[in-house]
Amino acid sequence: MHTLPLFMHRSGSCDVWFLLQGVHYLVENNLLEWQAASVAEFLYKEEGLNKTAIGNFLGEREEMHLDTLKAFVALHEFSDLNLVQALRQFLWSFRLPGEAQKIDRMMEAFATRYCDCNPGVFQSTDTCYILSFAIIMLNTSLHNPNVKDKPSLQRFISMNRGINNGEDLPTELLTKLYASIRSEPFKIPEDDGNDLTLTFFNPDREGWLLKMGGRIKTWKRRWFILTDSCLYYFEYTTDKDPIGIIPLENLCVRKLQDTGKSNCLELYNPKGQKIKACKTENKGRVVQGKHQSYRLNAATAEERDNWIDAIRASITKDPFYDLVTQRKRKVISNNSSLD
Ligand code: 4IP
Repeated sequence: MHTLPLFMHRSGSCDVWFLLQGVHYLVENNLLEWQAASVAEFLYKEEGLNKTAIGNFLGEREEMHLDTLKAFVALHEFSDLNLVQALRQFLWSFRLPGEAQKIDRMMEAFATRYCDCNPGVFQSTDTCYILSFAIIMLNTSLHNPNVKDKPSLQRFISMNRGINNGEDLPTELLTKLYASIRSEPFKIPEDDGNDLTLTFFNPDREGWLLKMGGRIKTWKRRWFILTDSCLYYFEYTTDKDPIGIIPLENLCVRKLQDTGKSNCLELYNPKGQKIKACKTENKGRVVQGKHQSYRLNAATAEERDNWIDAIRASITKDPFYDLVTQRKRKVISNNSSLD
């Protein structure tokens, strides 16, 4: 199945551009009004639109986009649904963009709508927002095969201590939500049917790089995809399965001079240990990589620097973590100022 090239449409703003062109065409031909409510209804009801593009469109910061997001969320009916049921509905109507600020705006809009539809369930929108993220993260931890340490119900409950304006949410509620996610993962719209990473994110960067072998120091041209703090490399852009996966956790990246190539970068373990990576051998057997460091070469110095920046950002970033931490701090400080 040729799925990965479609990744490319997801990564850039190209898909939004196409969607915008479509919307403008309809507006110019009087088939659609350039009003938040009409555009939202179009995005919500029209079949066959690219859901990544919808997510990116709704996540933009300009006023028209913010209003459209509000109207789009208002088209969802969440009354009498528990939070997991509401999230299932919401996350199916578009694909969450990769940018933290966009995710923040969309989840804020979701939490506000959920609380409007279900007054009294949570003490504040922030509680709903924090719990929604906890559920999304739980979904990934329970169902992504790359996550080995599966959180128990007890861990889920203790992670969410004090989030209801300093109080605990009812254990029955958390138990029900946990059981629901455990028995059935979220269904995420995949515009290309790719289920490689079970992730909500678009790749941070992708492109051709030369990679030096581990034991035999030959250069191979490989298609690299950076996503979820991992580098995946493929022989062809159309390959479904990567040849290798390099988790970036605990690694560092730097420019590398004086090799035979002019635009080199190196991934290395600052403790000097061998890099933990995995690769697929010819017969499909997965083995450990044998690299002390990974040497990669980009086509230009600019590309090399962009890769270095993207890899650094990817190593340090955890958008969910940052967003939720800020919100938790807010809930706690609001609560202590009431004391
Ligand atoms: C191979 O050299 C390729 O460069 C491999 O890259 C590489 O594996 C091998 O490293 C290296 O020996 P030859 O093809 O000239 O034999 P790829 O798998 O991209 O084809 P890595 O680990 O870099 O993927 P070792 O360490 O497996 O030998």
